[in-house]
Amino acid sequence: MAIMTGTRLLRYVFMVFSLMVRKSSISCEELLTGSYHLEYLDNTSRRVNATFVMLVRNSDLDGTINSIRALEDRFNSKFGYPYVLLNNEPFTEEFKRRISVLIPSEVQFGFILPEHWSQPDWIDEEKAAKSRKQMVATNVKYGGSVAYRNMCRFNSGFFYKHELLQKYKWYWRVEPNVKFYCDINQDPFRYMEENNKVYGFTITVYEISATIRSLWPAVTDFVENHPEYIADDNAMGFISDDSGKTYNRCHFWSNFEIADMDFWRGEAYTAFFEHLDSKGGFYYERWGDAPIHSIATSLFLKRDQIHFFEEIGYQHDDWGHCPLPDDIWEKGRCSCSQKGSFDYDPSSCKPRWDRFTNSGRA
Ligand SMILES: Nc1nc2c(ncn2[C@@H]2O[C@H](COP(=O)(O)OP(=O)(O)OP(=O)(O)O)[C@@H](O)[C@H]2O)c(=O)[nH]1
Ligand SMILES: *[C@@H]1O[C@H](CO)[C@@H](O)[C@H](O)[C@H]1NC(C)=O
Ligand SMILES: *[C@@H]1O[C@H](CO)[C@@H](O)[C@H](O)[C@H]1NC(C)=O
Ligand SMILES: [Mg+2]
Repeated sequence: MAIMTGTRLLRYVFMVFSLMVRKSSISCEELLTGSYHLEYLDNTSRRVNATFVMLVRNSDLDGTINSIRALEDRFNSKFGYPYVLLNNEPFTEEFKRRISVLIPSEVQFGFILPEHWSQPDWIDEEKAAKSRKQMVATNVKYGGSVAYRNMCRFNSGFFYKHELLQKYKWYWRVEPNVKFYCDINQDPFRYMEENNKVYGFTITVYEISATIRSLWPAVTDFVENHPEYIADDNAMGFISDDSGKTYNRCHFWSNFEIADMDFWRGEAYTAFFEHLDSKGGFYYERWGDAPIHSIATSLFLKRDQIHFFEEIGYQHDDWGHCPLPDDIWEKGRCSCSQKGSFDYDPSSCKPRWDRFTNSGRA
């Protein structure tokens, strides 16, 4: 004590006082070494069972740094949630070093097993190749890419089976080069848990028809054989305008997701994914994880278990969501223009979501 300067002593007294008042679980050692963030002492620090998940390549280093930096600045420096980064190739030492330096909380780097990231043997490669060629000829984005298809299949049916994710229930999916425009002061994970939510989104759009021609027939097939999985009060009315006869192609844009992995791990989704996978549409067409997640959540959940995060200002590529209510925009100190928000763009499904849920501008 004698060697403490005045300011350090004051800080020490303040910390001890904070601990007494807040009954935090910071250990003596952490207290003495200061190896924690003061903000974590706040009430908001009671973390739920959750992690960020990023699927990235070594070549995505700069974009990954951009996303993490934004997320830490706007949210996670106050909360300290861990990160899991996954890759189908081993991460380089340089990649791990450059990422770890940004993150005071835990970060783990995982390798994806080839059986979770490859075209299955039973896929007829001749048929798949023909379809890829056809999609290239008609300028379908990523139409010629097998890697993209592996990615979509991994995000649909395998990421939540990765060993590093087993100990978590909730995840927040983050891609390279996304932006977070507003301070996030309330913990979205905690919101999900306390309000019985399962799936959260910020942007909803129409899928490209050419990539999913046979998806809805495969879904219909499943629904007919498994009426037991269809929830009462589900969100079919959001994704179909004719009570399930056809799919209106609306889906939650899955580059952002805050959701419960136990839903994907559960009986209904497991059966659903296996059924879809057996049709080969990930390779014979180019089924995306976004329509698959969206259809599953819309059918197997109650509609009020799906949540729109108005307060999370978010940008992926050309499209972004900016909070429209002024009070939310101001409270979040948002750096986005409300006029530029994608919500009521002609390509957005948000007006349908509003009408379906009697919310927003509906
Ligand atoms: N490790 C790894 N990650 C990949 C690969 N392809 C895509 N990803 C990741 O998968 C996610 C989706 O891929 P994107 O290329 O962003 O695809 P997208 O979002 O549909 O399309 P964009 O509009 O181009 O962003 C991102 O997190 C990528 O980093 C791959 O071959 N290996
Ligand atoms: C802290 O959390 C407890 C338990 O959830 C709650 O009752 C209390 O009101 C919170 N206090 C503040 C200052 O938010
Ligand atoms: C977190 O969630 C996972 C998946 O539900 C579960 O297996 C694990 O036991 C949970 N951990 C804690 C600490 O509750
Ligand atoms: Mg992307």
